[in-house]
Amino acid sequence: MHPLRLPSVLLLCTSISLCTASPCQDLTNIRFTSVVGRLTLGATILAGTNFTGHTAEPSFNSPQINLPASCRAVFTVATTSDSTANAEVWLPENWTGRYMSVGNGGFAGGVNYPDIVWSLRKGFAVMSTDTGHQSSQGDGTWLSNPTAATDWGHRALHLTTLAAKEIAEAFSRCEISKSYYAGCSTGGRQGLNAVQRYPTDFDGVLVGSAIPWQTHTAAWQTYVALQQYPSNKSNPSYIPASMWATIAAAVLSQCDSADGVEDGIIMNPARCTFQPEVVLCSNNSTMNCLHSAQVENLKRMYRPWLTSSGVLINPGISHSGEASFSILMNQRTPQFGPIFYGYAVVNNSNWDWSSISPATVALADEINPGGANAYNADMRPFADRGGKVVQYHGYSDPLIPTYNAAAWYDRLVGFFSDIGRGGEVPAFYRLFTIPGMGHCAGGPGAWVVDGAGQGGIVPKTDDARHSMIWSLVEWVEGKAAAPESVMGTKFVGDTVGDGVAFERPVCRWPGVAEYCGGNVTSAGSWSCPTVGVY
Ligand SMILES: [Ca+2]
Repeated sequence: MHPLRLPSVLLLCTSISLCTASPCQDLTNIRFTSVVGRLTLGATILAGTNFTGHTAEPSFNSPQINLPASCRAVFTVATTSDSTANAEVWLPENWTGRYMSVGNGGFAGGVNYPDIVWSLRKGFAVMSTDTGHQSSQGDGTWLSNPTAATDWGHRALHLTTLAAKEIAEAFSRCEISKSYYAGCSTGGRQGLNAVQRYPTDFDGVLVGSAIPWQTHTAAWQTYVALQQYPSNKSNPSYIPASMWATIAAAVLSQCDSADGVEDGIIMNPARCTFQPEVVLCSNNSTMNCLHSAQVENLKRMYRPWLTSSGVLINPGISHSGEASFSILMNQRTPQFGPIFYGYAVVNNSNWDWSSISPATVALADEINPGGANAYNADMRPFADRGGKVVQYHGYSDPLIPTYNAAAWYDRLVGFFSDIGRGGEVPAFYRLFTIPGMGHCAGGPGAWVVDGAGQGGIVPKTDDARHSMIWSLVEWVEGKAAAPESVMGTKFVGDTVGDGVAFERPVCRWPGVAEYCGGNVTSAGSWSCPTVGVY
């Protein structure tokens, strides 16, 4: 067999019928021109068949059923002279000409099959990489290797994207029409880093529940739980996991109805002035209540963390995610932040978490492990070539404070304002906050918005009005104006087959949907305020 070579003139995929797919198995003959790499498997996926992955991250291995006809291409690229990243690109038989890379989550090293299939079903040629290592999302021990950290930080995604684009075009014998990215959590950070470092990789980037300020938010995750570590269980300030439901109920009772509807959703947590003293133990009650040291510990979680001179280290957490606070606060081994600091910053697996301080954060900023921070607001190279970003964040996120998204957006607007271009930001960048959504998915709100990391649950209607990704696509491709809102969906019991419980608009930051009267489950009873040029 002859090596597959790209024809000198590729057809632009304006019509599927113009593109004639190569045999999938022939892809192993491809010779990459943009990277050093090797394609090891081209496997035809027959329509209606199933697939289960075998990665180190269990959530990536959920069974994918009733797949569309496609080609699964497995490949490896060299990220340095002695390191590699593994990846797969799945190519639908009925290709729309659109390409997408999807991201990872936490420290996960593995191909993200659920997000591949989410995108594949929409007609994208879609790629995911293990970012150069094999691990579950909670395992960051490999971060002590700077090469592995850089691959995870930004490099592996870039190089595998270049290779995947070559594969998509070789397979279809067509040019990619537009390139997209979608990811949540670490995946959101990866997307922002791609925009900042490799502004020509993507035309549209969907950023979910991101951690753009990696060094700071990881420090906050360590700091905020200091009184909650296993070694502190006997301290008077320790809040046991069993108390979060009580605290969540107290927050709801004070703030739920402020938006005009008592429905278990706090539409605007920024307006919630929760007084934790309502759950303070009295002489008569010592059960299901907090002592004063615990109340102080709780208050500290909501406050921004500042240096002694008042400089922001990281925003505090928003009200309304309390029922899920155990994810950070009551683990046998502290998660995420302490792992990042222990292995990537101080490189000492016996690091004493309680020593975290502004000085440790300054050290992390100086190192910027793996180049992971995606906090460079100079996005001009991306914006000036017509690139667009849609970012969203749950307003009940218990892991990455929602106000991190707001702080990042402020920084972006600040940079562009300083160079006299502040009004241009909404022309290429839109931020949305989703009331009652936790981290990437779940919660009492209308959280199904058709983003990455939503477990394959998609809106009933697969269109731009109900979908973050289609809003972005139509905006990028000039088929619709920049989105002002996207309709979120809540399914009964979060089960698609049980029907839609309600729909509610997700509005552009800093707006949230306002109740205008009528049936509260009807989308038409809610509207977004006008945000203007902000
Ligand atoms: Ca409410």
